[in-house]
Amino acid sequence: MNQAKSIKDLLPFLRGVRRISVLTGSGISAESGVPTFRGEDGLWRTYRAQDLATPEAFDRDPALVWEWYDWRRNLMASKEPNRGHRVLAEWESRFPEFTLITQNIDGLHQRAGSQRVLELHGNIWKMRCTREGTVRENRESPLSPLPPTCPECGALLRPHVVWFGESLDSEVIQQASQVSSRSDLMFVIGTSAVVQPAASLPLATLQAGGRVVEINPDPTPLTPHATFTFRGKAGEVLPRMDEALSSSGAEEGEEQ
Ligand code: BJW
Repeated sequence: MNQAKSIKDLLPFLRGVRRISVLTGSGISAESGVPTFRGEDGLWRTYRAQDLATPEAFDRDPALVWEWYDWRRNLMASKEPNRGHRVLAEWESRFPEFTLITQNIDGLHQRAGSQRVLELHGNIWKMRCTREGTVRENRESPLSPLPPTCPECGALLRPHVVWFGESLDSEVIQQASQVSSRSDLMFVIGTSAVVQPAASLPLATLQAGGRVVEINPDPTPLTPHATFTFRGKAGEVLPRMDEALSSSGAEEGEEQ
């Protein structure tokens, strides 16, 4: 591990970098007031994943699972993107080859202005027909009736998210894997890096010779492998990095 002493130490590595990717997790939305999963106040401290975030749980009790998602939709509806989300949205135009990969389902990256987002675990504002597989956007909050049914065929709708034991959308994970192994540098922000296959994406970057920069207040299983680690909150570290980049002109095209 090559622990950065300061953001200034990172700047030489950003100079001339062509392909940048970012993998985010729930930690980037924590400062917006959206709970994480595994932290002190994380959702999995209060709820059991196997009761709420598996296809078996949904088959057993769709109303219960929908109540939980409706509660989370209500909570997320009142939240705003934070400075971390906004910096990443700006980086999309700062770096010509920039890809944002997120495990988050809250849509806050898009609301901050990010346009190209690979959503690995789906989106809470979308629903999918359990019979026909059609996906529709729905921002109604609270939802009524619960559980919702398909307006076309009457079958049960389910949240368009990826539960444990389910495969990720093949096109999305294929694109994310390709981007990861082609990245010169990947930022890994606000994820405990334990859920597969997302947790393997930074390893693909490293295996292909790229660098990995982790931003997280706490260590993760990725930390020993990361090229640089910044211990801190995304909403504080990212604006500082952005400021340093602006004053150094380190973005691609200005300095090779
Ligand atoms: C801050 C901060 C601040 C705080 N700033 N940072 C190989 C080995 C072992 C197991 C498996 C394997 N392959 C597949 C599996 C099974 C499973 C898995 O990985 N299990 C592990 C837990 C062991 N994976 C799957 O089932 C996946 N499917 C799959 O691989 O299909 C094929 C297959 C199936 C079965 C067997 C083998 C192959 C699907 C995973 C779906 C995950 N779904 C969820 C729910 C989504 C919908 C919803 O939200 O309701 O996705 S679970 C939950 O975890 C959610 C998240 O996206 C995901 C990751 O969590 P995240 O974002 O990292 O959050 P936290 O809370 O863990 O971490 C927050 C971090 O932020 C912390 O580090 C904090 O320190 C930090 N932080 N404040 C910056 N201000």
